[in-house]
Amino acid sequence: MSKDKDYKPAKLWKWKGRKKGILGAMNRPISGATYEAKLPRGTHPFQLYSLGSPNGQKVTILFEELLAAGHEGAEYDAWMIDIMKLEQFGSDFVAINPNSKIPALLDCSGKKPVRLFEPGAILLYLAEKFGAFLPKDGAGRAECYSWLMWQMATAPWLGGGFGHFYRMAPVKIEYAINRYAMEAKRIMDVADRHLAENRFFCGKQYSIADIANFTWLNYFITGDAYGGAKYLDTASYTHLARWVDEVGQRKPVRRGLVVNRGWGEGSAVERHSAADIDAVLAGV
Ligand SMILES: N[C@@H](CCC(=O)N[C@@H](CS)C(=O)NCC(=O)O)C(=O)O
Repeated sequence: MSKDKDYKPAKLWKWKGRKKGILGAMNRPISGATYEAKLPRGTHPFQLYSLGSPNGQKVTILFEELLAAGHEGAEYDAWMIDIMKLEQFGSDFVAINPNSKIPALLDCSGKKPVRLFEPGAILLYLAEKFGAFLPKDGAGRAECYSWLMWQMATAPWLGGGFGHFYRMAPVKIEYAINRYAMEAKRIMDVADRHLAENRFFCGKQYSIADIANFTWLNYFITGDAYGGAKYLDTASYTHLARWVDEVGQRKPVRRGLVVNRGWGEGSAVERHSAADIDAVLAGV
């Protein structure tokens, strides 16, 4: 990589080949499977192939919410996809998600399995299928779609933008850090102002818009994301903090957060029955 201020991109971008290390193997300009690998299948209607990162936790929180609300058809097996072992490039996984990113889901409740990728699609599909956590009236539903898609659109600025340049990039680039810190703060301000006037993202009703937004915003507000809490002054978003606290106290949310977490306190590697999570939470 050039550290030269005078760096000018070539006329045509060319891949200089695989960089060293695991991230080097992950980052490449082409898609597709790199090896043949079968995925395991459990007995429940839903088979989730994922990880307990903020992107994966959205889905496990919704499953736990559905089960807590009495939707027995939402039973699921959560299998761990270890992206550091490049399992997202195995052939079975790529057949579910050609984008090679967690989360990926199979709905095996019908005659033929239905594949789903991208958490926005997964949350909408499940909410519609079970008629839950989605406002019933047209205007409420429109608001829910907007905040759900807003989350999908903003997450890459937080992780791939701020997280990457503040914490992960091998060089600290003032321009990039400024740009993404400003955007991360703007995103938190949008949420803070909205939640000053609304108990939940869609007003009075807790919905998939809250579930989608919770994991990343919780990571920034209570999790010191990328070590940047003080830098971004996350404590100043008091309405956002009030909402994070209320949502974070929900039992199904606490359950969903530990699924497929292969690290940290209270980690559960996989979930094949409620008892798997009970055991982890009992030990916390
Ligand atoms: N658009 C997806 C992105 C999901 C994503 O970036 N997943 C990461 C883990 S948190 C991943 O699978 N990375 C593997 C890779 O980039 O090869 C979302 O919003 O959830």
